[in-house]
Amino acid sequence: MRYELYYWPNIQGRGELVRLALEHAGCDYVDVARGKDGMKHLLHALSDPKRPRPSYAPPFLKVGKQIIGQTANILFYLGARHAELAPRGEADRLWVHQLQLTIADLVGEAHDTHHPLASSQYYEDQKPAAKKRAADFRKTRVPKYLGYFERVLSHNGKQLVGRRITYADLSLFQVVAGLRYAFPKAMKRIEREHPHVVALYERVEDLPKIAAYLASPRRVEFNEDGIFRRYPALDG
Ligand SMILES: N[C@@H](CCC(=O)N[C@@H](CS)C(=O)NCC(=O)O)C(=O)O
Repeated sequence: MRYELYYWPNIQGRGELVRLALEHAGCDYVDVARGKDGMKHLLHALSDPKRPRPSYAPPFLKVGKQIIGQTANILFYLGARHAELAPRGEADRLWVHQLQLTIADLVGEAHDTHHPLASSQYYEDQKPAAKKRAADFRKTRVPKYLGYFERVLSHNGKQLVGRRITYADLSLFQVVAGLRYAFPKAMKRIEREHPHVVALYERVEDLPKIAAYLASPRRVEFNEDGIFRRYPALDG
């Protein structure tokens, strides 16, 4: 069955965590909002009053008649269906899910560096607060999160869980890519303390299907509308 991914067409955002999983598992999928009348379909799916179980925000995935929202929930679903994405056992699946939820927390905090006061207002209207928030994010939060994943990796080996790559590894790759884009100076420093995380990043980057995807036009470029934004004032 062809999956339908609904996500904003011009940013990587949280949708990228789902795109990477779909690509790595070799799934047949369509990125709906990037196709013909895409935004119309996306906005309709979000606001259709006839839908009894609407998603609050993108990304969401349509599978036949079922619609699954929340990034970690989508990945949990895909992990159960594709052996390329998660182990079978319940304990391992919950552990992958737990790691994914921690990645979601990190992604949320990365977003809040440029929108510390209100998501509904422009970055330009909250610059002084953004500067303070980003300084703390770089100094304490990124090292704490990456230190946590470094610890998990140093226990398990080359990937976060079990003996094969999971969707949590793909998401950690994406987060490191985003942090490198948004905070190049800080990441140069921080990465030195996290060799396992860097090794995992390099391994994921070279996975055949991921490498092909990254080189394709399907991969949206990072930009200043997404979650990871390069504002030099916020780096250091
Ligand atoms: N917890 C949700 C967050 C979803 C979310 O915040 N989506 C963003 C784009 S990345 C959005 O469009 N938000 C609109 C809003 O919150 O009003 C998830 O992980 O999927």
